[in-house]
Amino acid sequence: MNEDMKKPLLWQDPNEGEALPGIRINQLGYAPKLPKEVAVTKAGDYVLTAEDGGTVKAFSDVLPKEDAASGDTVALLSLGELAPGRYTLAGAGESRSFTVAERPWREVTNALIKGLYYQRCDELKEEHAGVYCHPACHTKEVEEWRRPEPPLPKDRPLPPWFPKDLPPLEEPLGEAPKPRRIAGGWHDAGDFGKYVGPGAVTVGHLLYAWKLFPEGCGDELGIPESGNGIPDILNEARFELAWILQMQRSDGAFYHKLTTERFAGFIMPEEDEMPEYLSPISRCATGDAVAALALAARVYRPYDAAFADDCLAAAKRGWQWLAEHADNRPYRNPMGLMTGWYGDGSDRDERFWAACELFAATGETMYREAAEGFCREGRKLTQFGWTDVSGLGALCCLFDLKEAAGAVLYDDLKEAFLRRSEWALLTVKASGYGTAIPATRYEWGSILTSMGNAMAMIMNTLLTGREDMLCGAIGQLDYALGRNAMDLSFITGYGERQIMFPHHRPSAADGIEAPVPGLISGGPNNRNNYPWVKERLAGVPAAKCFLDVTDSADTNEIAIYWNSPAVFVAAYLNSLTVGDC
Ligand code: 9MR
Ligand code: ZN
Repeated sequence: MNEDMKKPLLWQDPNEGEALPGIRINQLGYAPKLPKEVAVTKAGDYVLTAEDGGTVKAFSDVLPKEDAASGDTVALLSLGELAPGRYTLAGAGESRSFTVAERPWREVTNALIKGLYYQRCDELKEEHAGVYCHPACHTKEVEEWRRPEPPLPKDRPLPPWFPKDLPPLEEPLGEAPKPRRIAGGWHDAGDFGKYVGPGAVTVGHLLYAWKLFPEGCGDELGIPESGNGIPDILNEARFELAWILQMQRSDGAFYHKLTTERFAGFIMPEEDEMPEYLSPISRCATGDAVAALALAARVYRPYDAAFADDCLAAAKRGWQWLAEHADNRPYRNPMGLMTGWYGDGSDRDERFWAACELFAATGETMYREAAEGFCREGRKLTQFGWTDVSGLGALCCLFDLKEAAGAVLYDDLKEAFLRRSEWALLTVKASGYGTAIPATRYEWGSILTSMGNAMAMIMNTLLTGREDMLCGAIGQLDYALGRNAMDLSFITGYGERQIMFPHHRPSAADGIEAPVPGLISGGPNNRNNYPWVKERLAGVPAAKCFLDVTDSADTNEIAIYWNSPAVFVAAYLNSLTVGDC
């Protein structure tokens, strides 16, 4: 590993003994009227003062409690309503200043959306991308991966989440289609692969953010389509949808992914000259694509009816294929294809989300009945990642279909959803820093757990008006922006102490000191680390199992489907501050 890569510029690795400030804040600040909490790690009396030195609030005998995830002692201080301005919290021999501003999260919301623009597999022009511009990438024609597979070794180890028997590989269909160009799509993460399921899920988060909180989603992001009369969040999501449409096979199924044979080195995307291949199709990718396209049909109709028609037609063809292939057959990589697997043991939740969206798009009984069937099986409903998309189906039922969805898809679903979303808040309450990640669940991409739970708490507060749920959700943006065991903002370009070395090829290869802005890191992980990371973090508590080091994909990669739930959360909170200007 390049030793230079290991040295953070702005901050020192807290796991290497640097004393962190005892007061942890949302480093971008707080909104005047919304609940606000800061974390303190030391016992004592604390005083909050305004800029003029006047005491605003006093907290005596604060006694931080043991926090299992971080090994710290932590207390959360609730600051209540504060007028815009600069404030200082002092106590236990330390002080820290922060801002209360009318629209504290407006810029970061825009940045998180624009973060997806920087992932475009396309030329990024200087006028939009500034110093992060680059020429077009991955422009060659692509073909299906059709290499004959050698007999599989019997003792081939399978990932732990995988069903017991190795599923048969999906057969290609008839004659190989001619090589063709498939343009666009977002690079998935730190790698340049493009994966249908994760892309569709990302689109789902963005489109629901727009549907529920349009005024929080910003606009004029400085992307190529800006100013075309369509909100930029929709322009950005459409870039991916246009790619997803090209990923449909002639029989209606969707290819799982379009990637090179193996991950590229740490080079710029335009330097990645390896050929790309269309992987085998998968049921999960098809379900996700159907859902995102059916949702898109509704969202884009007022702007572009022809595009909406294309999306709906593709979604219906995909559904037809799914209906004819009702058995569960998890995707697996053909031997030799070594990029991301995104293997998902069950396709029931993808089928559920797809059925909900097609019912919402068409009103047809056949889709309603299918959605009801999947719903009756019992879905988790508060999950928003690529392995379980049932939360997206819940969004459709609770906020689009609403009462008209009937007893199963509304009344029963709502009851189950409200019950399950209590877990999100219980997790917050069990955490010293108010983080919605159970102490035992710091996994690869733990930020998704925090943001997914924030989405569930937001949905709860929208349904019930509960303030505790709102406060829990705000705490997750606070977590991402520094109120955490690392005193670190996980969003590139934002915060006093921000990550500088995400596992992101362009950020490492472009020769520019600051990483591409608006990207959120996967965050602490102590479960399936690389051996060298494990070694370096031996004995470190879960919430601190993080390295701001380029090579640590297991703790510090970025991914489109981690940005997008953060967009949902930030857009909601941003929308609550619109009236405060
Ligand atoms: O998000 C995925 C995470 O849940 C897995 O634990 C991890 C290891 O298999 O892979 C993650 O997905 C990666 C994908 O396979 C390839 N592109 C980068 C993704 C983010 O790390
Ligand atoms: Zn590319």
